[in-house]
Amino acid sequence: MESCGQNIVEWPRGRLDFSAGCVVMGVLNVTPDSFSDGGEFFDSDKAVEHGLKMAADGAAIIDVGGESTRPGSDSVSADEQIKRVTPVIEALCKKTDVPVSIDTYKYEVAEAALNAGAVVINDITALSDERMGELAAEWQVPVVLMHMQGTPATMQIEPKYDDVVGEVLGFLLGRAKRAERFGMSKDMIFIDPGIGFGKTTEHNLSLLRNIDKFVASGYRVLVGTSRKRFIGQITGKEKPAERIFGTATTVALCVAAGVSIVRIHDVAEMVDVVKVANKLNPDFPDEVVQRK
Ligand code: HH2
Repeated sequence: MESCGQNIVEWPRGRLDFSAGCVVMGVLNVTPDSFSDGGEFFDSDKAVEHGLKMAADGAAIIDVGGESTRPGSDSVSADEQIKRVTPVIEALCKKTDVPVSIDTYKYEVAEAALNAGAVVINDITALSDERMGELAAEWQVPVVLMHMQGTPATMQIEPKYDDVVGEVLGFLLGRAKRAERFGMSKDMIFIDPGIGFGKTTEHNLSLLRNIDKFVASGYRVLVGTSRKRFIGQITGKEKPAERIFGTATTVALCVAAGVSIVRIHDVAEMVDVVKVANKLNPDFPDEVVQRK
């Protein structure tokens, strides 16, 4: 199996350093209705302040989104998303060197965000709009390809798989090949099983138990478990902000399995978890690469 390459990934406008192991992507939702922090950072100044705090707390990427994709949510127009995210991205890029990613599946939003200074595209539909692949290749920026069954509006109604791990991994490998066909190198492609996106708690747990299979694919893996509902279901914690220890458990186990990026709301806390888990991981990062 092929390795996912060097421990430092560099591209014309950005750089990610995996030489210590896994890194943290901080979540910045410029939305009124996100599932765990909706409304908190809807104001641009508050959003920028929070982004800078996450950078100071050790985030290696800041993921800016202008649309909640929580279960049951409706889509937000490209114009509205652009209005929400571009001032925040512009301000962040002036004030920090930490790379900014844009969390959108809309081509127009991704393009506006790249023009505003974003240097990574996080596409929860994994290039379903093929123009996203062209855009990423043209701008030479990394992409996150996430799996989702259905759409945010309907995905949690009755998610069904015969073999959740095989189907999700198969889908992602197909989309990674699509990205490569646009001329993207393997290093610039991150795959993500899409925890909570058209999955029951049992599906999420199966994916996390088998996350090493995604790592073994040779693509770098990103996982987003932060504060999600399945953690609330297991722990009985109703409020997303109280799911921090449950999140920490998933983060430590993902690091142990060789995941490269964890997508996180509680950055200061999870940076500590990641730092310790990285040190405890005898496999990471060199041998993970060698093992392949
Ligand atoms: N999860 C959310 C949003 N974007 N992107 C990737 N790549 N992976 C994820 O797991 C993922 C994601 C949902 O979390 P959040 O952004 O906090 O919530 P909301 O969609 O309600 O804004």
